[in-house]
Amino acid sequence: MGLYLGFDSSTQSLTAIVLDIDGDRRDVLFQSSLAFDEALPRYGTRHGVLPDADALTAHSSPRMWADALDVMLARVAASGLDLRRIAAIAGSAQQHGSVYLDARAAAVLADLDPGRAPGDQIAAALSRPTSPIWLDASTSRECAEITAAVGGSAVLARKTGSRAFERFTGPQIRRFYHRHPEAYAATGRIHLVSSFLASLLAGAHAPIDPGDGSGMNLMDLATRDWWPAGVAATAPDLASKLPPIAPSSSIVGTLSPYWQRRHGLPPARVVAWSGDNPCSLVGTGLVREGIVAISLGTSDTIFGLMREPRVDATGTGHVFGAPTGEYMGLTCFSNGSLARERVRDAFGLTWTQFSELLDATPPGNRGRILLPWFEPEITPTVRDAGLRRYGLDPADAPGHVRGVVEAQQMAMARHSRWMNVAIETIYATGGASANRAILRVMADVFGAEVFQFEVGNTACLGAALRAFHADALASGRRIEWTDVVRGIAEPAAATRIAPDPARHAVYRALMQVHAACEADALSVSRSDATANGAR
Ligand code: ADP
Ligand code: XUL
Repeated sequence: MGLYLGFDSSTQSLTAIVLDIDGDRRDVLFQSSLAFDEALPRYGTRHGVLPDADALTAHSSPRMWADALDVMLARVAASGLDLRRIAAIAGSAQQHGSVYLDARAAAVLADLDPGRAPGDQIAAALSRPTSPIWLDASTSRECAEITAAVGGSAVLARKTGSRAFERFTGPQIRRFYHRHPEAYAATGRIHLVSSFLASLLAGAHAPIDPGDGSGMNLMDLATRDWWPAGVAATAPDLASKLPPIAPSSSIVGTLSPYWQRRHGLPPARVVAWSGDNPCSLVGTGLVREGIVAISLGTSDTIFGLMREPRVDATGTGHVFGAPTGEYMGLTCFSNGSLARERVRDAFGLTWTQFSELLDATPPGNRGRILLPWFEPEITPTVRDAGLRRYGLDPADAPGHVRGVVEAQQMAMARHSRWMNVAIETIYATGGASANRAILRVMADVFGAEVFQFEVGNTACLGAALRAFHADALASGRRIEWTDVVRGIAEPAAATRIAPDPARHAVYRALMQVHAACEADALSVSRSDATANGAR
């Protein structure tokens, strides 16, 4: 039948997958990735983030994301595929990040010059040159103000699926309004990374989907529309600046003449983009309740499908709208892959050596605990970044390797209990899910079997499958999600890692120690932690 193009614009990279789908057959015909730092060095990002003197601030470049799309579409065009067969395009993007455009944006989007790359052209319509992203933790004041204005955390969580979180788009918008009121006033449209990139493809403002819209503290989870009280509590005139919210399966337009002329691409349907975690829910085939996925990307996330929204009373996690029309529960950790890399690099290791040390050290790390808060942490909330060591010698490489992986897995197990899922099976995805030594610790900590996927970037695969699903609906063919994902978004049976009951018993006991260390660290001020040499 057709070819379906999916993108994943993540923190560090852009990936594309082309799926060939015919009946029950689903083949990956093309897959390519580019790392922003290397492919577009003129933007000066490190791990996809613009360097900033303030440890709580994390911004990236919307122009860079646009140019990355251009580089990748050039690769698709040069791939030798029969481009005329591309029926639909959808995408996944890092969640929460926002792009601020002025009144000229609609005209600029519609009239890009095919002779030039898009980044510089779109710059003419940016009312804010950079975009705050999910790693930004600078909005505690705004979180408190919004929470107070709507009547407290419980109200906000019940309405939007989450209490106020620093990285969520509403608090970020409020901070922009506080710090740059004129630029805020000149902003005509505020996009998420997902809806911005969909707009670029379609050459017109695209809507936000409920999956990504629920990461803003602005969307009413029940109606899947903007929540007027939340919008009013965030910034003046915000309602007029937000795109509409439309179902994830909406066709938002046709690939614009700019891309058709620039790369010889066809007038394919452009489908609404969504967040990377909602797309990964599709790409891991989690279309039913009871199994969880753990994504080990730049962030570590644990998520699962929910038929009915069970909002977290402890304020740890989130409920998002799932692309299937249902809900998903998620807990996010900011010290994921980059924390593992920090330990690897501090001791001059390769990933192979890191894995060997992990395999060679005793489960439980002899009771020693490392809290790997290299950067401000989302779960639990830690503003003052810094390593916390309990009984661990700073020069002990194997102890740190085991310490970082065990602490991350124990934190995930403990802080996902609010989802109330008896976890027997875990689908592992994201860059670090290639590492089976890490997955062995995961299986033992959770006491659950762990599987890997053949297509490692499940967010990108999910985007391509969403393109197929939306195209079928738009063509009048109703299709069940179980049929969409069958035969491709499935774990590879041969990759199964079974938990070891004795090791799981060690971790059940150690999790109490981990909880105590965490409570202790959270009660100690930054100056105490530094004085202890813990930073
Ligand atoms: P994102 O989509 O958030 O940009 P990815 O899912 O692509 O991130 O994951 C990238 C991360 O994967 C890198 O930062 C790296 O630390 C990690 N990674 C890649 N290979 C390995 C490995 N063999 N072991 C552990 N981590 C790895
Ligand atoms: C989820 C979150 C991250 C980003 C980046 O809430 O903040 O997982 O989506 O991948």
